[in-house]
Amino acid sequence: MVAVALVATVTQQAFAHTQLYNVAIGTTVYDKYEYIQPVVGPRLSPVADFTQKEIRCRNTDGSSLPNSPYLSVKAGTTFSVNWHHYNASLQDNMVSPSHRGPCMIYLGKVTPSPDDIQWFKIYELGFNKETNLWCSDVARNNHGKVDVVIPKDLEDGNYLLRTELLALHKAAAPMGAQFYPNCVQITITGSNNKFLTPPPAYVKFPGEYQPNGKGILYDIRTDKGLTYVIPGPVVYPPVQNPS
Ligand SMILES: [Cu+2]
Repeated sequence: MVAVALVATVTQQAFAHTQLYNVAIGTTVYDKYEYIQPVVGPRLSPVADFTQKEIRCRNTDGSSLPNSPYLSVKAGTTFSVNWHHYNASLQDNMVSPSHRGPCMIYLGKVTPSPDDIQWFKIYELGFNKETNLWCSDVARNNHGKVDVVIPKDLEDGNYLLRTELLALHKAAAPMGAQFYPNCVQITITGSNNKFLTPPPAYVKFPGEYQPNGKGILYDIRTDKGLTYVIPGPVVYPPVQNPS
């Protein structure tokens, strides 16, 4: 009994935390960390203080690195992000099942100082009452892969595509929410070069996430997802009604 319990614990710890491992456009899968900004400190660990600059890209400030390339992406295409642990094998688990919560993807046009980046959200998935699954469950069941459509209605240019997993298992205590952001450097081409009305709801990082914020200070054990509200602004573009 003791041996079995020990093995189970070790396995869980091995897959605690997560990172963005690579990205893909259609069948083109890029190398591990290619176009993804480096992380300061332990690569898999959550952001230590989500009210500080580390919340941007899990590094010091989200500055583009000298000589660090941008991946060209056509507006309107489907962009895939892959969360893994150590490798992309089927045995590798994206994140421990104990780490449940929403996923979010943001875009921010690159500015000379990353402090000035205006971020807007292009994807979110929280809790589904019918399936009883969080985004972390859905993504893990999909081997860590989440797809997002790069909007047609924006401006061409260099962007940071900010992926984020939020694990809520300790979020009932202030500053207990575990954010796992990563930034991909992309150049968007072929857009309509104008935003829809209403335009994106821009936010700043740090700033948007507060210790007592909605969906951040949250007791997942008692609420079980039922009244959960995903943090951050509304998604752009707004979901189109089927015609
Ligand atoms: Cu963790």
